Amino acid sequence: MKETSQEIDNFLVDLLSKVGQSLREDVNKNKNIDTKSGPNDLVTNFDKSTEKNVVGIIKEQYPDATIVSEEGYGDDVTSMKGLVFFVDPIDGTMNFVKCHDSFASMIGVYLDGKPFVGAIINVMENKIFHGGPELGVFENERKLAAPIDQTLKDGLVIISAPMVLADYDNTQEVVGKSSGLRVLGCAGLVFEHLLKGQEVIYMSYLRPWDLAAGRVLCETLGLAVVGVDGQPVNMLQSQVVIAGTKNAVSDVLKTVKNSK
Ligand code: 2AM
Ligand code: CA
Repeated sequence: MKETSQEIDNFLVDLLSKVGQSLREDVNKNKNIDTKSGPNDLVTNFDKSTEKNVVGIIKEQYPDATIVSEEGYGDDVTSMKGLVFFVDPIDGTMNFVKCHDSFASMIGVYLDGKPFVGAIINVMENKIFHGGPELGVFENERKLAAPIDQTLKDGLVIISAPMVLADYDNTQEVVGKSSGLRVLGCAGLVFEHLLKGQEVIYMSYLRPWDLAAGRVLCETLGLAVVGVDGQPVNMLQSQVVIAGTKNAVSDVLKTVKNSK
């Protein structure tokens, strides 16, 4: 493996800072908006153009890597062997369209199936969270300390609104056992909050590109990322994911077990 994690980290920070600069201009422009799986699953011309650009740059720099990406410019990836990049060009497209704020762009990199490097840009605040197991986690240039391992009752939780409304996986009981519920509508920003210790749990149905970068950064800071069965996540599948402090994740796993 010739590329080091530090080289890839530098590459991701440089790439996402350019993506961020473009998206801060695009956010106020007219957009072509389509729906995908349902009326609340949006895609714009900017999701597509950003992904096309990012995938092209990754392929030029890392021709042997494979790319899993949201809008179809990546590869059909069936194996985690070698270097695999996961790209979410705009995470929180609904916020991008409706709020003009609170959206992210994310790239996670895995080497032979293991978390290697991840980067998330909070676009409107121009903050990049990046790093990996060999590097630590940084907010721009500042190294972050591991969050305190708080329990569920001592912390706030972020759970996707559809899951709580449907009481899917007993999520209403999880909320009841916590200090309270917050909802952000952008996985990348939720990972930012977890890394800073603002909430102790994130629970949502996530696709590979929603999860990849955040998982690298969370695990690097000692946070747990598991499926509802408590088992490791499969990076090539969509699944309900529980991420957070080890204590709070263990509390949540006991509660979701009681779901009908
Ligand atoms: P996106 O904007 O990249 O689609 C909103 O609650 C969060 O969930 C966002 O991070 C959003 O990512 C993601 N999301 C939106 N629709 C989804 C779906 N149908 N399945 C899984 N994740 C989804
Ligand atoms: Ca997206």
